[in-house]
Amino acid sequence: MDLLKNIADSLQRGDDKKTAELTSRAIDESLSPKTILDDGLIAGMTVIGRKFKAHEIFLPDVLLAAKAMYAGLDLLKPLLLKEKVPTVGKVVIGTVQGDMHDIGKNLVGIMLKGAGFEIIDLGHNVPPEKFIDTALESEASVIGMSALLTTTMPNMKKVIDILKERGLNDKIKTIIGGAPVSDDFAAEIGADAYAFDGINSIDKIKKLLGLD
Ligand code: B1M
Repeated sequence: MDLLKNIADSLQRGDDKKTAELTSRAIDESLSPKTILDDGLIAGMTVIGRKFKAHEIFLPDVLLAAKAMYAGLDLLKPLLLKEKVPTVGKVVIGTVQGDMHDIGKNLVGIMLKGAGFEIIDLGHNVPPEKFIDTALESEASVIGMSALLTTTMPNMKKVIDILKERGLNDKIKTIIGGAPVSDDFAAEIGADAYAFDGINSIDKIKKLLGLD
């Protein structure tokens, strides 16, 4: 569909105003928020990732694309949250230490909130102890970690190792996600679950908490 392609194109140009305008038009035309997200914004960001890897574009271009992504996301957020149901559990989420990528983590947070979870979002570059201390203070039963860099993936293991050292791994479950992360990596570091996107996170966390 042209409108979705135009959203993806405007995001790639880093045009935040146009991305917001087109996202708004797509909402007015009753396209589903998930379609606008997946086939417009995320589709555009996927091309950005490919071009950045191939050195066809550079960091400032990626920063502008991220700004445009947020311009669209801000408009979709209330719609993604619309079907809020009563709180089903508390989850502490964050992007691990050394990693500034927060778009995916924020999306996962929005989806979990929409599914009725209470979310404590620690932001990005979160030190291992901070995840654990916050989960204990807030009596959260799940820690959700995001990593987009292969170099920061080991920081997920640090959180899990500390939980084990402190005998907390039965009480506080862990779920990990992010582009370089996989089911195999989750098994390797002893995470309780891996999720590939927000919807999958809902299913996996419900399973971890015995709510499905
Ligand atoms: Co950077 N970056 N970046 N970047 N960036 C990647 C990740 C990269 C793959 C690009 C590339 O080379 N193709 C590459 C990593 C290579 C590697 O590690 N092997 C890379 C690099 C190298 C870097 C820098 C080192 C560049 C530099 O400085 N030279 C630098 C690192 C800074 C740092 O973190 N210390 C850097 C910086 C940046 C920006 C700041 C410019 C910007 C981030 C802005 C922001 O987040 N506020 C940025 C961006 C935008 C990207 C790409 C292009 C897009 C990431 C994104 O937002 N995708 C990315 C390329 C790519 O991923 N293809 C890239 C959209 C988002 C919706 O998807 O985050 O995958 P994603 O989240 C998904 C799932 O993964 C999952 O659900 C989400 C929704 O579907 N998910 C979870 C995510 N977290 C989850 C947690 C869960 C469950 C599911 O449980 C809790």
